[in-house]
Amino acid sequence: MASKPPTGDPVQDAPQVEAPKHAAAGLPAIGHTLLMAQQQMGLRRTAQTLLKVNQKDGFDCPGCAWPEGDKRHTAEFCENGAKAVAEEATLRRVTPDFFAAHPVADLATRSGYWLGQQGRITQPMYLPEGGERYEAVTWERAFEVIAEELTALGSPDEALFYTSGRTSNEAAFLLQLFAREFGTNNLPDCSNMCHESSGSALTETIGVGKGSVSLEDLHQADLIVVAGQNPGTNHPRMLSALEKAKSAGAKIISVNPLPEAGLEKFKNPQTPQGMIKGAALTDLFLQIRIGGDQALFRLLNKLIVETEGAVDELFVRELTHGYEEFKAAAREADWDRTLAATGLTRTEIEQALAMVLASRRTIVCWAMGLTQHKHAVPTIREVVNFLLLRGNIGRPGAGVCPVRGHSNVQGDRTMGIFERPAPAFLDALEKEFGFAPPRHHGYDVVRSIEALRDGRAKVFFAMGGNFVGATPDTEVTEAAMRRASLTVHVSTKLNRSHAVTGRRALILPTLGRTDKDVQKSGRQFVTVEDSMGMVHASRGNLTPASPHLLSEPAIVVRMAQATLGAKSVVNWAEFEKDYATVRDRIARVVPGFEDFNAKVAHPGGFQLAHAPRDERRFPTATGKANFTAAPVEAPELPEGRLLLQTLRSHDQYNTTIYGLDDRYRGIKGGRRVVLVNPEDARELGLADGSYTDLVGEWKDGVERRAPGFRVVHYPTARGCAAAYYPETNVLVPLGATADVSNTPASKSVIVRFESAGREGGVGE
Ligand SMILES: Nc1nc2c(c(=O)[nH]1)N[C@H]1C(S)=C(S)[C@@H](COP(=O)(O)OP(=O)(O)OC[C@H]3O[C@@H](n4cnc5c(=O)[nH]c(N)nc54)[C@H](O)[C@@H]3O)O[C@H]1N2
Ligand SMILES: Nc1nc2c(c(=O)[nH]1)N[C@H]1C(S)=C(S)[C@@H](COP(=O)(O)OP(=O)(O)OC[C@H]3O[C@@H](n4cnc5c(=O)[nH]c(N)nc54)[C@H](O)[C@@H]3O)O[C@H]1N2
Ligand SMILES: [Mo]
Repeated sequence: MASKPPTGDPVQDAPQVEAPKHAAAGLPAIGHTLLMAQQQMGLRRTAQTLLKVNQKDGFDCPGCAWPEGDKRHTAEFCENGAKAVAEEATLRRVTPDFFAAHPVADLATRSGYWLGQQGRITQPMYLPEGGERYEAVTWERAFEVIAEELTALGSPDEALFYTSGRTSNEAAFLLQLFAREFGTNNLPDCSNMCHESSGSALTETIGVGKGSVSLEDLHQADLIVVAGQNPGTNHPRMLSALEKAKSAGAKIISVNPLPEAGLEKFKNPQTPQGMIKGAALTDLFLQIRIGGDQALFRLLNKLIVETEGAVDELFVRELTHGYEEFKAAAREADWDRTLAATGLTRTEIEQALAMVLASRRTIVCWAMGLTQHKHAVPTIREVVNFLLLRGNIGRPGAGVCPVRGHSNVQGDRTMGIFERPAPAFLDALEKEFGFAPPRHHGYDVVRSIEALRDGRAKVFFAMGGNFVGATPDTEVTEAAMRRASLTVHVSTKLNRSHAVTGRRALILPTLGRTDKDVQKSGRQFVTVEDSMGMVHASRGNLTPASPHLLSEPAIVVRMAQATLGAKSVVNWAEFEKDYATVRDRIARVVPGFEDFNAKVAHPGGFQLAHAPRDERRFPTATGKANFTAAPVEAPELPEGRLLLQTLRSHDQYNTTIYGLDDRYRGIKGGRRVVLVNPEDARELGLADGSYTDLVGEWKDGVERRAPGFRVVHYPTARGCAAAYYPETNVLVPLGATADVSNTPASKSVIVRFESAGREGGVGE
């Protein structure tokens, strides 16, 4: 029998399935938005918030990092942005009485959905050693506890400071400043699990780890390739940009194991015509096997190289390095191996090639479908090769477009949240503040977990996020976290990480993006950087969820004061009083932020410089854009197994579950589903609607099991399966990470199926 999934809360996971949708957004999306928003916030707050999202005088949407552009609509948000806002601006509250009624052991049995639905946390809470429940605590005592634990450590490197990507630039800058004055570079962040592979590949090849296109470039492109991304759910406002590009004549190729609704057809809710008719967005759908992208791009590159006049010879000669070596490797690409790795047909690849050759301006957009594989970094390098060949970097309508996740994940990194900071950044910090920051590298996310597991790290502090919920190998990670002496979470809402604690634990409730932030010098704003390097202000306008909340910058300041005391050479107090003083420091430390306060006063903000985009200058080790020639890899699949990708449903924001539906994929009322190609299902004896356990297989021989998934026959690529994260994180081995970037390979997990009456595995 397939074992029963954990329940423990009144929410039943009973998925219903209907046919997947072909179009995204449109009227149902608007109805859904308003309904969810009103249930959480009531009418008044719904109007107060939704009209301010992404406006120049409003707050940055806490959803995704897609840019806003210069012309804004009255309603510059999407269904999923509105859900993110409603989740934060909810009227529901988690008070000390709640914690009195729910011991930690009880919280540990609840689903992420249930925890999130309880509302905003209102007071600092403390779990003493041996305690069963969190108790209300004063802020003074909370910071004293942190200081006690941090100062008792044998070395500053026994502390970990995690950042999730909603944190503002100001808070992020202060957090890295504190960590480094305290003495460590242990600054893991969600980026380690997200676009780290993009950063690694781009820094090496073009010299800047960020995307090289603006919204305007998308509008001007001839060809946009969208690979490994589901914008209809995760970046819905991107669909408007694609639609605009299309109406100006662009072609779109989508490369994905799944036919994702928004890419097939988009009904633009911002225009009355779009709402009814909808536009077909994709011209060519390449239904690729999981992990087949490097092989695909390599073959396309070979075909480009071999086509007379297709290579931009002048660009390649003047501005790139390593072309000959790359060309030799590309020549070896082979049709049969590529067709096997990609699952595509020769005709499909030839169609793609024709579109590539017809395009003068090409952009490749990608997200987690490319970054979360063992060979993610060489895959993205191959995308860069593809663009370099035809000179598609550093001119209008062309370039690389890694589409970021969290709304300020890019800004946090710019502010120095990085376990491997550049020496120049540390020099600037030293010069500005007058202390010597540590120079040795710190731990990223995976290494942090290993350090906790092995007793090398003892204090875990998180600026937002849901560390144990988002990281791989759930059982290993949770056991590691329980070994900590202190776990601290700066949070807006409850999540799994509050239930998996060290010997002592703290929950520090904080203001969210939508909340008004008033300090001694008056009302404050913070700043963020979007996926295309635009930096702008964000101002909340709601009465905070509770009078006891502190802002993220205030929390870091007080932690620093309590921990470092008179030893600190930094004037922390001024930072809490007036965030403009933080920006003055950023202006002197971070390149591109000179005159920060003046520049950010401009409505809409300012764009950061990007040498490859602006000047076709490539600040790499060779001083040129680098071609690379890694061997082509593709995941190998043993008999009777499928390659599982762990992805997002339409009703979630990472580990925050808004609801139990995945509307576009036709799933309702439950999340424990596994999507399997009907042909594979037939071969494996997996009947539609039957239940199965997913059992992960990896070279360490450890059995990893996610019980009780409903099989859904679904048009995914052959050999591939899909199920939602975080329920399946238990299957992702801690050691299964991308080469170079060390990002967990959450999109390629080998699984077998153990169904009722078929113990020992299907196909054995
Ligand atoms: N509403 C909402 N918005 C979000 C988020 C959210 O959870 N909810 N999360 C935010 C964050 S942090 C991020 S990083 C982004 C994530 O945005 P996405 O990357 O779009 O998120 P995933 O759901 O992980 O989807 C991965 C996509 O890649 C495809 N894919 C999987 N494996 C492969 C492969 O090997 N090759 C190719 N070509 N495709 C593949 C999948 O079928 C899927 O379409 O979204 C951000 N925005
Ligand atoms: N298997 C698998 N695992 C994955 C992924 C995957 O595709 N598959 N994706 C990975 C990716 S791309 C990412 S980015 C990570 C995400 O990892 P995280 O960023 O750690 O996780 P989130 O679920 O986004 O964090 C949600 C929590 O953030 C807190 N929060 C929300 N807003 C605020 C705020 O304004 N301030 C503060 N202080 N706290 C706030 C709330 O308490 C909420 O519960 O997960 C990664 N894990
Ligand atoms: Mo992400």
